[in-house]
Amino acid sequence: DTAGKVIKCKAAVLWGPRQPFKIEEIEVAPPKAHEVRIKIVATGICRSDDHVLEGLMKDKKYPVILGHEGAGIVESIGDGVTNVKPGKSQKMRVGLQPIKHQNLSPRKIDYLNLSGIVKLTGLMSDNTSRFTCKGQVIYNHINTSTFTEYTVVDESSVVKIHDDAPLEKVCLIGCGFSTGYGSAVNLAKVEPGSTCAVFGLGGIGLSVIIGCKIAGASRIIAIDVNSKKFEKAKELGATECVNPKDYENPIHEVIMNMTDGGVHYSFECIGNTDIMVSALLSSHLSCGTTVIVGVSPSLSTISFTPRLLLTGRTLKGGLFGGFKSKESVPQLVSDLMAEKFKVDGLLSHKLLFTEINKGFELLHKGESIRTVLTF
Ligand code: PAD
Ligand code: ZN
Repeated sequence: DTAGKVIKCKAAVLWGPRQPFKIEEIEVAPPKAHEVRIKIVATGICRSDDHVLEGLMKDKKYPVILGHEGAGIVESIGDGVTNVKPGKSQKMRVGLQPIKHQNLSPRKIDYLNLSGIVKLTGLMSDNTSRFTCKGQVIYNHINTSTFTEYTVVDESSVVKIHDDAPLEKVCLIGCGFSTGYGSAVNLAKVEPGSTCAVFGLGGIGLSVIIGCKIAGASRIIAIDVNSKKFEKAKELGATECVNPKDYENPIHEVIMNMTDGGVHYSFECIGNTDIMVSALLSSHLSCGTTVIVGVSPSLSTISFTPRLLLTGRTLKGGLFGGFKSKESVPQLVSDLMAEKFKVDGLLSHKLLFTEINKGFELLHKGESIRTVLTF
């Protein structure tokens, strides 16, 4: 029984930006009040993890344990935790949530900075860490940290899901799938018969396509500079694929011409500020809605003439596809198990946790959609 004791285990530690992950032995302290210690079973690799690896998030503290798309089994709980119990029968399974979105609790989050981005401390709510390695404090990542055999999170980052949920698939519900799918069905509220343009065909963009198709869109235009992504996009519901490199005109003109005046819904799923403006320019001037899903580098800004909005366009954004973690995640897991949607098309590679650097290499080369690491 490990409850109440420090656990020594393996974790992929990122000691600084643009370095390979190092598999290290770390110590994971027991959970304090309102915290949960979890044995991770599967975790996806998301581009948001890579933004930290690349050093694009200026307020990020290193060394850090990244990963936020996870699923696992509760090992032990701190005082006052009521929503989950330790998994005696190996059946208590949890989905990990980066942030409790319906309640950006000041208990965990420093402040909202001027650009409106949630600032995270990399520490637990008492301003200490549960991770140490070689005598050094290791920071957490958006209150989750799943690239480790064991993690400790605030109870608000954990939800109990179905006992028989397939963890290697449901980890994708922890971020990528839900973010994209929800951006289409919750944030844009795509209507039957509408036209959509999706910029960027990674795990997020492809999940947007799944959402647009389920919502009944009649045209789904998939856009990427990497044509290798088109086959999968078509398989999941794209009706046309466009590579901006094949055209001399700016991409928004291409979309305008294809759609006789713009799409009803456009989605930026890259994190590129120029493409955010392209997405806005591609939307119909009076009834178009553009959703920003991609995470831009910290401190970056976009500029466009406000007249674009004056004619009636809507520009919006959202985290986690507008889903409310506590209620939505168990429901999404049940819907997955009932085959209301599939995530199999997103899961391109499966690797051992210790092969994490290979997983990021596949992402950098544009070869993977989602790599799931298993433990
Ligand atoms: P990904 O890197 O797998 O996919 C991005 C795709 O965009 C790739 O296929 C690229 O080839 C393509 N691309 C790059 N530049 C261009 C360009 N100029 N024009 C067209 N296509 C281009 O990333 P992902 O799908 O994992 O994540 C996408 C973004 O969404 C990323 O910024 C990530 O941080 C963000 C994200 N947001 C949330 C949220 O809650 N809002 C959650 C998770 C991820
Ligand atoms: Zn993510």
